[in-house]
This record gives sequence, C-alpha cells and structure tokens, in this order.
Amino acid sequence: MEWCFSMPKLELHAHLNGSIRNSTLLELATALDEKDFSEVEHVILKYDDRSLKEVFKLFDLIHILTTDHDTVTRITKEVVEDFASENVVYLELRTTPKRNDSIGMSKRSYIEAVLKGLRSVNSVDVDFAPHSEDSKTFLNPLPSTTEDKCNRDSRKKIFVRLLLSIDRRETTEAAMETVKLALEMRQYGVVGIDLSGNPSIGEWITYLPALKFAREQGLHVTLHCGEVRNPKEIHNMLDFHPERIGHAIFFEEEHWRKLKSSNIPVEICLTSNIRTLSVPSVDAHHFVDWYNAKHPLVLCTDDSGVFSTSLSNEYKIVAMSFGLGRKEMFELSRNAVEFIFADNGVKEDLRTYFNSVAKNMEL
Ligand code: 6MZ
Repeated sequence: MEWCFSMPKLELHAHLNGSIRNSTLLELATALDEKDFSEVEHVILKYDDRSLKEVFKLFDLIHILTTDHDTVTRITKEVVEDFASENVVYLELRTTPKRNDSIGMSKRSYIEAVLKGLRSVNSVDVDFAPHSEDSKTFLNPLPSTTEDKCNRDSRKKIFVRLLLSIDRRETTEAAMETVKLALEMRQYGVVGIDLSGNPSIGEWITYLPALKFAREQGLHVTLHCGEVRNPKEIHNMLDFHPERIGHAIFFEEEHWRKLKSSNIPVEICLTSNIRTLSVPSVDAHHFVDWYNAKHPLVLCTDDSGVFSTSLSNEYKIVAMSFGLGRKEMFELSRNAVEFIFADNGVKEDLRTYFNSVAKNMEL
C-alpha cells in the first residue's frame, strides 16, 4: 500500500501543537527538572489509548513546553515539512493564538511566529499567501508525478493556509479578538476560524457572536461537532450551517438527516476517535456508512504527534479496513479539493494537478 504514501493528499484538520514530533516534544521536556521530566516523559510515551480527558491534560502540558515564539516557529516548520514529506499538497493548519504576558506574547505575535515558521521551511516550496490577480501563475507549479521521477531537481511544493482556533475555554471577547486577528491576517494566508478545545467545556452561545461576525466578514468556519454526546449543541451547530465540521461522532438519526440534507463536508479523524475511546473500533466507525451514503468526507489526522499517526496511515487504515482500492482512495483525496477554504485559484491549481496525476497513474 505504498500508494497511500505516494498519492497526493489534502490535510484539512491538523492542530499545530497536536502535530508536534514526539522527538521534539521529548527534547523540549529535557529543559524541565528531573522529577517533572519523568512525569512528562511518561505521558508523552504513553501513545496508546488516552481518554479525551487525558488528551486535554496532555495539551496543557504540551503548551507549557511549546508556547514561546521560537518554539512555535520551530514546530510550524517541522509540521509543514512532515506533511510535505508524505505528499500532502495542501495543508490547512489550525492553531489557537495564545497570549502570555510574561514572555511578551500576544495573540498577534504568536501568529507572527507561525508565519516565520512557514517562511523558514526550506526542504519544500511553501505557498502560504493568497495571490493577487496578476500573479496567478506560480513560480513552481505542483510537479507532476512523471516530472518527479525524471527530474531529480524538481522540488516538492505544498500550499499552506491557516485557520485560527477559538478554544472552548475562551470568553466571547477573547473569541472575538481571535476573529479580528484572523481578519487582519488574511493577507498572510489566514482563511478561516475553527472552534475546538475540550468539548465538555463551554456553551455554544458564548462563541456564536464571534462565529457570526467571522462569517459576515467573509471568513470560512469549521466546527468541532459531536465529539461528545450533546444533542442540543449538535442541533445548534448544524443550524449555524458551518462550511465543514470535524468528527461528528455522537450523531443521532435526526442530526444525520439534517447533516445529509445540508451536505456539509465532514473532517474524519479515525485514529484520533479510536485512541480517545470515542469510537470502540475502526469497524464501528461512522466513516463507512457515510462513505456508502456518498456524503462529502475528508480523511484527516487531527493530532498526528499526539496520536502517532500520519495522513498516509489514515488512508491505509481506511483502504484496508473497508476494502477500498487505489482508485477509490484517489477519488476520496481528490474530492477534498472542493472543500478547501483557499481561493478558487488554488482550487483550480489542485484540480489540474490531480487530473495530471490521475492520467499518470492511469486511473
Ligand atoms: C478538540 C482539539 C482536539 O491550537 O495549540 N484540539 N480540540 N478535539 C480534539 N480532538 C482530540 N485536538 C486538538 O493545538 C492544540 C489544541 O487544539 C485543540 C485543543 O484546543 C488543543 O489544546 P494548538 O496549536
């Protein structure tokens, strides 16, 4: 199943701090004193099943280690390089802008550190800012598969766009601050807003004003929806009509009907759902029913570092578990082009690229 790796893929649901390399996390943890280090090491090395509650504890720990400008820059660079190395050609990376007065970090300077990380990637060409009308042709178009083989010098290229996350712990004012920042940062490739964080915390009504404002201003919105059993919130979220939702696990029949009629694409994070014990096994995962019902779906990693996975691995799991072949998996990947939040120019580029790959792969 090498083709799961070599096939071009789109990642639309990746949290920056959750995608950190384990080696980087362990290296950062060595700065702690011995007692704290051994505790942290234990949590970091416990890859297997962690309940959702434990996962959010781990995020608090990760944030202690990563929330300074240089580290944010470093992990952004590494995460983009890691996705590009497994043939992700479009990455929508999401992160929660953080403020930490003690080190002079504002939400804005946090995002500037992320942008610095994008600029510092050198193993691959990164296209992260939207294009003006007169610069639509890119210096380095996505290389075709044959070119890749014939021309050793042809460099990989990845499109990266950013989503700013509102954490469910935040107030309406803090959420609004994130949306305003996203608006200021549009010229640097910020395309939308995500609502995430511990799903057992907070109320929909708290974030609604900021999400409405985001939409009025033309930002795209995706929501973590149905990660825990909360029928009323799922209804409210679907009524808001986000452009995509993530997870969609605890859906009842009427939620499903509503989702189906609105055709909202779902970001599927299989390994994450299983590792957090939200879904008992791959076979019991809702992916297969929704795939058979032809609902728009995109496979994603969620937190490739925390759950020790990769997008190629997610493709492999789906192909093996549900008996999907190369062509079906390619189409699953290609369909995701229609759900991206970047502008039409990028979409058109990706469509052309997928067409050329399809020809080369004789699909
Ligand atoms: C909900 C999640 C998540 O933003 O610091 N996050 N929120 N459900 C999940 N499923 C397991 N995985 C990650 O990345 C880490 C943050 O992303 C959100 C949480 O708020 C977490 O603190 P950033 O880059």
